Amino acid sequence: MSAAVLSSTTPGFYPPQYSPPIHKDQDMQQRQDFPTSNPHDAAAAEGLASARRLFYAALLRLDRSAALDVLSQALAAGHGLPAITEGCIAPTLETIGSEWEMGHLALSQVFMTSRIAEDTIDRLFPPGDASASIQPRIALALLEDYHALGKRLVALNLKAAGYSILDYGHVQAQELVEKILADGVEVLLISTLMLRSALQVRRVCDGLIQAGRHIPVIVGGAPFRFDPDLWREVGATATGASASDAIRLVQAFLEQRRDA
Ligand code: B12
Repeated sequence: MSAAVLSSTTPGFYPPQYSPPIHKDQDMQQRQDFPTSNPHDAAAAEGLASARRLFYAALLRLDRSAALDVLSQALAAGHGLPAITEGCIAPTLETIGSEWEMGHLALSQVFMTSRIAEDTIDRLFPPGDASASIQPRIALALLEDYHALGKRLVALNLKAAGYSILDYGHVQAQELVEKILADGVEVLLISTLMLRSALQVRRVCDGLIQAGRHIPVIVGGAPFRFDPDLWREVGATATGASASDAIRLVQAFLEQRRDA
């Protein structure tokens, strides 16, 4: 991959009573993840859409056990972790966020629903349970931000793809640079959901360059999806819009390094 930028969009999901914003509608039309020409794919897409509706309803009822049942059943039905991440969990949270922005939900509902989503993921995939076989030093951090769900899903998907991850959790910029240098990290992934935090990536990149450590820095999260040029402006090497993008980018950088 020459330009290591992926720009796939997560499909939005809107319950029938709300009209989606126009750009979301366009995203839905452009997305090709589940082409409907193949009946098997169409059935899988319908299965995921149904899981998404049920997951959304369970979260809004604050029904933890129903939320767990929905994701367990989606897994049992053969939907892989990437499909459940991008086709169910992420779009449901985005929908809830959009409804908050439109004034249909309270911040407390966003807080509770995202909390339940996080707990459900932790129960289904206890931290550290995925076996990892590919061992380059890949680190993942949530930079100066407390929106933990996206990072958690990126970590899970990378582990499920066989990568071993140094998960630094929530860190400040200076602390992150020190950890990378101390651990000899080869690929760094940063998740931020707030613009203020995204701008702190610049401090990390500058700190690494000053220390003479030139490693790929892959960034992701809402600010980078909202502003497609932001990753360049903060000095990152690449950005991705989803957990699957994170895997593709890590693979691309490792291949590039192997071929160099
Ligand atoms: C849920 C949520 C919360 C929850 C967080 C719960 C949690 N434990 O994570 C709560 C209620 C606590 C919260 C609080 C706040 N929030 Co909030 N929140 C959201 C919301 C609605 C959804 C985020 C989410 O969980 N999405 C689901 C996950 C799965 O998706 P994701 O994180 O984007 O991750 C996916 C991809 O982005 C990608 N990805 C993520 N990281 C990475 C990294 C790499 C390397 C790659 C390749 C890919 C990648 O893969 C993931 C899986 O698909 C967003 C809206 C939005 N559209 O993002 C606002 C949003 C992020 N919040 C926002 C704000 C303002 C806040 C508050 C300041 C609100 C307040 N007034 O108090 C606080 C601040 C909290 C803090 N200090 O960090 C703003 C930020 C705006 C900005 N310009 O900075 C947003 C964008 C809403 C908005 N439009 O205004 N929030």
